[in-house]
Amino acid sequence: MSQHLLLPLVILVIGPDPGTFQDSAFSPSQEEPEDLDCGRPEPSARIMGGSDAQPGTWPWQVSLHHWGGHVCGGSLIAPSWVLSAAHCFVSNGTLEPASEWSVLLGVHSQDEPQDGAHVREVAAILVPDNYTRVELGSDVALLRLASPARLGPTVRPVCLPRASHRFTHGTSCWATGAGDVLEADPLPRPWVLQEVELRLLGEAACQCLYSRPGPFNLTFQLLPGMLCAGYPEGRKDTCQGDSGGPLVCEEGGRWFQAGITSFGFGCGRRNRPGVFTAVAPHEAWIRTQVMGSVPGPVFPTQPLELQSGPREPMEENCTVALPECGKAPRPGAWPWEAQVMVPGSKPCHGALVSESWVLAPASCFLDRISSDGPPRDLNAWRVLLPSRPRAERVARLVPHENASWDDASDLALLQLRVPVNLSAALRPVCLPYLEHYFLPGSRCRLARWGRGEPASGPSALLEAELLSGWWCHCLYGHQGETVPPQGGGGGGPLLGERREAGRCWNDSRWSLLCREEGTWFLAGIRDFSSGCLRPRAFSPLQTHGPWISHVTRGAYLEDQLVWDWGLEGGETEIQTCPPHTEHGACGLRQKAAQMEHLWPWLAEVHVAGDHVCTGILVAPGWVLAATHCVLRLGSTTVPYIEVYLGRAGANPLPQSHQVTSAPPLLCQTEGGSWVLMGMAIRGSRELFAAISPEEAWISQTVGEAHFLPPSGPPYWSPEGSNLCPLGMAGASGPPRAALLLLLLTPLIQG
Ligand code: 4AZ
Repeated sequence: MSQHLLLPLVILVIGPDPGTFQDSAFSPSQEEPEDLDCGRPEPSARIMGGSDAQPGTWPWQVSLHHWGGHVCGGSLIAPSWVLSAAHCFVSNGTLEPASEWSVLLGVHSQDEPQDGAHVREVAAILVPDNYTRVELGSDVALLRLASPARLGPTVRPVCLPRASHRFTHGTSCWATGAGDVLEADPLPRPWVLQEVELRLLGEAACQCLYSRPGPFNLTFQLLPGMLCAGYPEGRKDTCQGDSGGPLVCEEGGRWFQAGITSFGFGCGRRNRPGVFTAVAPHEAWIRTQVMGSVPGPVFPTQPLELQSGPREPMEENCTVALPECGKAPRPGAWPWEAQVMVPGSKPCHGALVSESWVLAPASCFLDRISSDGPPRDLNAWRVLLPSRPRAERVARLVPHENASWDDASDLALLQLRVPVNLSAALRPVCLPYLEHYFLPGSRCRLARWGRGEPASGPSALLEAELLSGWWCHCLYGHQGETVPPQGGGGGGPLLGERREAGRCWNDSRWSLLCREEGTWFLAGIRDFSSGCLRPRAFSPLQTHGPWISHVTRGAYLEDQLVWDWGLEGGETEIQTCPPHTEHGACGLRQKAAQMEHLWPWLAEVHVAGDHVCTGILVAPGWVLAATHCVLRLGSTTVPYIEVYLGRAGANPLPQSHQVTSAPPLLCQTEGGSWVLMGMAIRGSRELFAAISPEEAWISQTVGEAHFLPPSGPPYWSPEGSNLCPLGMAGASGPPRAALLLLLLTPLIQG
């Protein structure tokens, strides 16, 4: 079980404990005569990343119930005393009444009755006077039971260390509890006690890990009286609900409680080991509280040679773990690229997220998913992975429960029959935690996702830049809304990508990979509702981390690695979307009910306060107008220009304004979108200059303008009402439009 210490030990056999070798250096005569034996489980005999304990292995473990439900762990230290953590009982600075609590002893699984299991009421809860908050230390509590526990094979006390006791750094110890098995993922029924082996970390090593920015960009100062146990790479840890439970280390055949589970930043995260209250420094406080209680807790003396045992080697002081996921030899060579081969279908692209699991869109498999069990031909499914000579077989398909109706949850997990060995050529992509915020301006790439056709053109075109959350939010149908600051907001509801040439690839589907410090995260999956719109929108993956972790129990979630917000500041202020970037799409009108917004792209361009012409909103923030309307012939100065959006036709113009140009020419396509075909030529109400020759210039300037695919003329309705007369725009040829693009400042009035 735990690592044996290679020390010159005196071998003693203490009867009547049958069959146990007591390789103990602790002489019973050093204990007070009325004390019990401690720290010895019956022979034979979550914690995150742990496993089910065997009954009777940890007979001092208790479960503390508040109003009948498990809240914290604790350890039996004497028949009438339980040791736990102060933070379990103090809320808002007040100690909760003892009468609300009960102690379950000898419980291996909380679902079924076991021999020897029993409950005790709590007579008193004692907490050190100086306890205020977990991060400030002294997170220790004593519970006096209303009546003594019934000791037996499954109920026995643990040994306590004296103040002089030294636990060697690097020793393997064990933490136990019935807490969450992952962050926010409770231990499932039948709630079998979990055990996990954790290494004791020296203070310097632990402080070094906690000094690296981690979750929420927080660092933390370890205080005297705290100790750390776990691994730089994380994955094994205590978690919520384990608090108050014991961290025990075996020395000379007895188990000593080195720590009390106290807190940590998340559970099982890289460079964030669990923090425990060190028990040894509390010897005096414990002795004072239990004074006169017979039998009391046992503090066996540690042999002197162990007290001065080997200390932490210096070179171990600062070994931080680096991410194990998301490393690619070069962009485009993705070591997590997976292709799921289903007989009778095209390959479906997904991503390896752990040694055993592949994430892919559920829509690839929806025709195979039925409510009455796994797909019948699952046996014939295969997964192709980089650098693997043969295709992997699939053991299980787990679609997201909302997959069939919610595009943002179009996800399924496929479990491989045999886990793969990771290597530089085959490794999982990193997944973001819920609070991950991909910074606007992040460098991202699009990767194949699902059953799309391959992109035409070189893959360099698939580079993307994240748009700021608010801008993207505005683009996608939240015109005129106020967007709150997005500091901790998990990246906002949508991610955008703008530096991408090319049009709409029919049916091509993409996932969005974003890089932080050279590590690639799967940041988003294609949101189908965005169709061919630019910038593309992606559904963020953050919200799915808990589901993916829950199903896979081993997916590589990784903390945010980049925190540099730059000096933009825009993300920390409240922003208001421009009122009429209609649905982020071009040329679509609201339902007829909102007549005042019949032409939501029309802009009133007020020039130097005296005349008005009509502009066209071609992208959020960009209005196209005729040059002659804005610039006076012969004038070299740019006049003062104001642009009003969303009120075309709604308000009569003030008398003093003269209207200087005819409205632009719009035609409706078969799909229902309105397309700007021409701008009126100076002085004419019938002649229009065509827009299409200016497409490249507009595209380059604006970046986000939506041009329809070149093929297909505008739709020609048989009734002809409200549509363009044939052969005017587009066919009108020279003169070319003299166009001007106006960039709006964000201070647009609604
Ligand atoms: C808790 O909330 C808690 N990973 C306990 C232990 C840890 C984190 C949280 C350590 O009780």
